[in-house]
Amino acid sequence: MMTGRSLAQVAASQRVPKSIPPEPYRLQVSEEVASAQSRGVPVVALESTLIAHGLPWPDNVELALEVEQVIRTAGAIPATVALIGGTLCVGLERSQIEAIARGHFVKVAAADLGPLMASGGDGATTVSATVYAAARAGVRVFATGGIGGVHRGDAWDVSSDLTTLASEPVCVVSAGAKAILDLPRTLEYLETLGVPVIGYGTSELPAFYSRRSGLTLPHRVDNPAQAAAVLHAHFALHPFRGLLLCNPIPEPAALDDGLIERAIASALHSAEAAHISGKQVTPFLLSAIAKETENRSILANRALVLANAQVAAAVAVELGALFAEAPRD
Ligand code: PSU
Ligand code: MN
Repeated sequence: MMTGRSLAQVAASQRVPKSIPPEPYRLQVSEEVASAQSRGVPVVALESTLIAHGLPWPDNVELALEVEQVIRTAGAIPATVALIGGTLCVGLERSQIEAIARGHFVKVAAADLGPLMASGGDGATTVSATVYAAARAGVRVFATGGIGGVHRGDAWDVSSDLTTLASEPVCVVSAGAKAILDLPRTLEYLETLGVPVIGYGTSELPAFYSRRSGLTLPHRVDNPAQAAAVLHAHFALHPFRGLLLCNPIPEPAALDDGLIERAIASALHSAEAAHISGKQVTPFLLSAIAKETENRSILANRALVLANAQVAAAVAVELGALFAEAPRD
């Protein structure tokens, strides 16, 4: 069941220190999520582009539901985000998740929210749109697979995931940035934006399908309590800025570096030949890589998303405990 809490009510209960759009541009927090928040139970946000455009049916719906279960088992409440009939929903019903997985939801970044709300459209939210929604709803921790970044070859194709993280107070837990990207430039860009990038049990930026990239990270934590302490300090210092917590793919699920590099090279080649551009680039590359690797990339993607959900929930639990000890505002 969804409640009709207005943005103003949500912001008042969460004391979100930001301006909020006026009615009728609504953010709807599900009853379960709102109830968890009012009881101090931690909440973890989840995106829906990963479901609609990142994985094929039925892997996508299975994973989306499994991720929610992992978060519940770890003591937090999942809040999958999507735009449904022009309303930005935080916390979805199973039937809504299934509808997203079956397709027809366009990919919606933060900048697309206004036009789609105005037309009452449906949309699957990317990391940027999900970070935006989470911030408005007062959710501080968000789990995904890999964030967007600076594309290889076209250094002007920069995902708005990066710029949105620079202006919203949310911690995204990801397996680094997708290996299809230019990882050194992505890291540089995050540094420019002032978004801290923190390794979880690693001192290296993980490369999505593999644990290593050779790129050293400036900060490292080794358990959920340490991560929560970093978030707590960061949000106190930078109330309008996010961070990226990088959790490497579990060792047994990692793909061989040679295999994945060959698959990426071939996928990039096909994308160029087919003149793929804009929003289509990432979904095209992911599905081309799945073909190239005989679906091994899908298994890897599943494993890393589940692992990130686990870490995000554990961090949200610890962060909740810190906020309960010393309320921030
Ligand atoms: N991570 C995945 N699969 C995905 C994505 C992330 O494991 O499909 C999606 C996210 O929604 C991310 C988006 O925000 O890809 C980035 O798209 P673009 O490069 O067009 O900004
Ligand atoms: Mn792009």
